Amino acid sequence: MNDVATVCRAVDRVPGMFYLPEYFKPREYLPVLEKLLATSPLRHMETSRGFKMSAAMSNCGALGWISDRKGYRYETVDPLTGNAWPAIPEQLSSLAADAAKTAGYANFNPDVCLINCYEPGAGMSAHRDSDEADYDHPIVSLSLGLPARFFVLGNERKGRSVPLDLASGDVVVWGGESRLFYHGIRPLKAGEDVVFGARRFNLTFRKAG
Ligand code: MD3
Ligand code: FE
Repeated sequence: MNDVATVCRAVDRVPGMFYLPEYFKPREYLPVLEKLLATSPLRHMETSRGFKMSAAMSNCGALGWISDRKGYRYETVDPLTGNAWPAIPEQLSSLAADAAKTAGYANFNPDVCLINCYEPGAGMSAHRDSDEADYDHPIVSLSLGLPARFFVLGNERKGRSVPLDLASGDVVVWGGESRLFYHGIRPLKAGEDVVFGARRFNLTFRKAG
């Protein structure tokens, strides 16, 4: 287990969402991330409508989430390299499983880790994560680098949102009722993180297959 975490808070108005502030030491994960991105580099994926997403992405795990002109889906092969995605490193899978366990999900065994990289100005508009086979598995997200404002709606893509500021080292676990809630990331503010520079990484662990 890690020696930083002490708190796991249920988030008001978002049933099934748990916030674990300062759960891990971000600096320890920079070399891990660099090695992954040397194998399957970050790229700006295209939507089916032909727009480039503002966050750059890559994946590790048996499956990787991709978007292109044909739509969204999970694939075993990285279309950029033609090779399998790199495996989820043990440090990352154990961190994600520990966080899930702390939030009440024993035996979380993700087969996908989507890596999002935001530069200042980049964000993610409201969407729901619904490409996975079984919504009973939670989603675990790690934030590294610049802070971001995350927002959650409900089962509809409208209405009042709940804001949550995510800092480097924070973890969020989503399960239960909130698993299919609409959510997004406000455009990143300019800044410089001492470890990751002018970027925010988000690692999202899912069980997709
Ligand atoms: C909330 N990523 O990759 S954390 C995504 O910070 C994504 O990069 C954001 O949304 C980021 O799809 C937000 C991940 C997240 C994933 C699933 C959720 C947040 C969620 C499901 C329900 C509510
Ligand atoms: Fe999402």
